[in-house]
Amino acid sequence: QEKHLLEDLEIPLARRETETLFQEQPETGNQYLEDPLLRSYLKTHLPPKVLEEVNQDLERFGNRLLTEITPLGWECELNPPVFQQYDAWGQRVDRILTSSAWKRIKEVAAEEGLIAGAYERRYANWSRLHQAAKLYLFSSCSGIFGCPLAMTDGAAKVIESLGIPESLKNAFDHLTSRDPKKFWTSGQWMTERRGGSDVANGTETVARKQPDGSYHLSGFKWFTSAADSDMTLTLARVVDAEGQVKQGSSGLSLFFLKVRDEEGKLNNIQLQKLKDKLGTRQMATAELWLNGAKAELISAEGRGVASISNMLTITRIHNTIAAVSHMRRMVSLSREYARKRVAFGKLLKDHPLHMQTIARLEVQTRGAFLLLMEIIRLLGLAETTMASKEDQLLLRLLVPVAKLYTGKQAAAVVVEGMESFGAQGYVEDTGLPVLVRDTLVLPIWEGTTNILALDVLRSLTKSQGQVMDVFFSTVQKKMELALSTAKLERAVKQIQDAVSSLAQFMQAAASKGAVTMELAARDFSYSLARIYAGALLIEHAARPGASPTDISAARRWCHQELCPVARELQNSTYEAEEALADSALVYEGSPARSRL
Ligand code: UCC
Repeated sequence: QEKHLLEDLEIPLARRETETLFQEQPETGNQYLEDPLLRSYLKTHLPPKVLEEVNQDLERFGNRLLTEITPLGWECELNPPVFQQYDAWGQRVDRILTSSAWKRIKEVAAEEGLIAGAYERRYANWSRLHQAAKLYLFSSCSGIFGCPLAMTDGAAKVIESLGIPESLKNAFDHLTSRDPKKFWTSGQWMTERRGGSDVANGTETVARKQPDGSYHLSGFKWFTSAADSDMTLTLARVVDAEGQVKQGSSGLSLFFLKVRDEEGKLNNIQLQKLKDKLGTRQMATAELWLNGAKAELISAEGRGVASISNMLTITRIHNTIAAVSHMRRMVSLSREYARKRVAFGKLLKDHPLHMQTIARLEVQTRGAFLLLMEIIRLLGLAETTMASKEDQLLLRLLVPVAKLYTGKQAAAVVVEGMESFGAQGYVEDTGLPVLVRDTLVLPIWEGTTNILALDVLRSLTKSQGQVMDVFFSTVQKKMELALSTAKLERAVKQIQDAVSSLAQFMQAAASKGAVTMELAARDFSYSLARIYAGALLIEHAARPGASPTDISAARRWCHQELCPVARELQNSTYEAEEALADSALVYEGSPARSRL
């Protein structure tokens, strides 16, 4: 070996670059063909005829991702959008200059029907599954174009749920078009200076009714993602005859507006600046002044939040798709690298501790994947009026659960995955830091973890606890299916124990005040996610034809603490005095301490 090394070093300078290959790079192939869980899930759930078509489409799409879309995604990273405020002659133009790759990905998204597929419903209730599988393959290698697609899907969903009124038909056709020349993307302008999370109290934008029935919106939208979109949905407060607006949630209404007119002139909108973000740099996120932007009121007055929640449901599902996609991509790259990198005399894949580390990431990814597919399955049923009341309740509960849990998982998985490359993982042009940066936004946008945990509680309150009845009975049914699989016995028992602990927690919490539930919201949501994903893994592992890895994934998932909320209740974590202790811990040494 030493001799070999010396020979290497003695290569003449001029030949070194060509002859000294330091490290073969990790390369992945067709990501559909290399994803046994995705394939086995589709095989299990889709009717044979649908499976045949979907399978063909995904294999073709997997190749297109490899040869065309992934390179475009990388180009988007290298050529982020630029803000041009004035033209050469001093005219204010407020243009967002995007790369040709970004524009091309928009065309590809239309050609592939990444939004259209969900609304054409060629495969009835399975259409959403087909769409989600494509987006899952697409999301982590397409220059974060999944973001405008999420909002486009959300906007189409809102319009569809309004019955596609005549005035919005044109917009709906554009949003759901397969024609690249016709396809529109939508924004979701919700965030203002005083309200990223507290939209109900922080929204300052006002809407003045015009004689023709339209509205002029004035206000400042502080964080508008994919600001190059063609249209948007946004919230504002309608000004009444006395010139007053109503504060709070019941003062908010939902509006539709086109960003530019037929000549390409901005709709009385000024761009203040583009945000300089940690990640998602491929995409323009802007601060926008609305100076009388012409808009159409599309909800009942004062029903803005309830109306836009249809959009939030969809964008939160897309967030979950992105989370699982980014986990899968990092694990795929990591396992390929382990086949090529030698350290301490052998390939990384032959180091048991290294394999254990990646296997743990794999188990997390699998649990998250099945959670995602479950909400997609339920969404498909709900959109084709095939969902029972129980299905609808479960969907309402699981969307925030899945969004908050997979966002956190994804952040942890990609950081651990990056470490598996050693220092190379920290080097920009490997593309790995992009993956990490773009993942770190997932717990933040579309509702932070705590906001989503409170949304989980909202679903309990609104259904008067019925969501939990459905949760318990669904998990129970899945366990019954697995009872005859001996290798899953322990995992089933672990889920059943966790369900009992959760039920005990619910009982104990019912006799305490609302503060207990609020303090428990995060741990409670994590418990729901872990138990439900565990049940799904067990169900998948108990089906005929399951593989040994299906079984070991289910077993390993269930080894983790499945019901942290029960333990923390035992620890009195949700008692009022513990909340005081939280503040004391946080503010010790801070000048604010004396004012507590
Ligand atoms: O725009 C953003 C970035 C875009 C990028 C998209 C990328 C997507 C992923 C891409 C992947 C690559 S970020 C901005 C996101 N902002 C948020 O998510 C807002 C977070 N804050 C909340 O979610 C809050 O909880 C609010 C705004 C919903 C709270 O508002 P309120 O008004 O205080 O809440 P209320 O009073 O509880 O609810 C008002 C109504 C109720 O209906 P009714 O009156 O019929 O009972 C609620 O039941 O809204 C209903 N509602 C819901 N319905 C509230 N939340 C929901 C829900 N989640 N589902 C159904």
